Amino acid sequence: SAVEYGLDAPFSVEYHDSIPSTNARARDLAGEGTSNVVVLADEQTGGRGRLDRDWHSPSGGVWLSVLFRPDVPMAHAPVFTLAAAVAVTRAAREAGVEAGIKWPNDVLVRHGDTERKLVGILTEMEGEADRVSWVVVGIGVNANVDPADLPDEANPTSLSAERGEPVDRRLFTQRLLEEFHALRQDPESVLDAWREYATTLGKQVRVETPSRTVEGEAVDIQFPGALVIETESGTEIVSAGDCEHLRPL
Ligand code: BT5
Repeated sequence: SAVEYGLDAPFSVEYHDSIPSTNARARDLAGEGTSNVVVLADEQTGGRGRLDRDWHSPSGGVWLSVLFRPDVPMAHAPVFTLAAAVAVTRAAREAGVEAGIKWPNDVLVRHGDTERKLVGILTEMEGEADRVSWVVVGIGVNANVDPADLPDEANPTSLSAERGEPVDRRLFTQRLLEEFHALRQDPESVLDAWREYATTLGKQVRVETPSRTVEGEAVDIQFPGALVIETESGTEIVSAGDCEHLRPL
């Protein structure tokens, strides 16, 4: 219900021309007791990816973080990462860019055999096992950015590079947030939408986690975001948070 997922209250937007990290700022706001804020920046000077990796965030991107306080157990929070991936995929497609989702948190554009990274998502949270205190969903979109200014090894792309012209960032951000807000209030619908855009399902993959490597066919996704893999020795389930790398085989 709307109340359960905390949709009732309006959101405010805090805009920065330049900031170290919108996620760090949103976490600080959470620590001050704030909720329902979108922190948005044109440039980040200390953007972060998962596992403390760097996230390059030159001027022209859409770098944003959504802070909210859903009434859900901690274990359900990964569904918000999936919701963000679906939201940004829909907004990209509306902007004419055929994006797809690579589990767990990348939005990519396929060029022949290579997949180029358009978006990264970083979800952070704090709270008790039975109820999160806050969730920050950080979404980094290479919007009007030259991929030559991004790290090569990541095979980056951008909305402007794919379209051949800049995107209206205001309109794009608005559509992205509308979709995200609708999805985060209706977590049951997220998985079906996610499957529709997934590039990972039906493929042979190798997933590395801190404790093991799992190889097999990615057959499905499970609430709140785990990947189901059929291996030679049976079905394995890898949670999104455990994934360090996923490679197609
Ligand atoms: C992610 O990490 O993909 C999550 C990125 C989240 C960024 C957003 S921006 C708003 C908010 N504020 C923050 O500080 N963060 C969030 P991961 O899966 O760990 O991927 C990181 C890797 O992607 C790096 O090691 C690089 O190889 C590559 N990379 C870095 N910057 C990139 C970019 N702009 N585009 C494509 N790839 C990039």
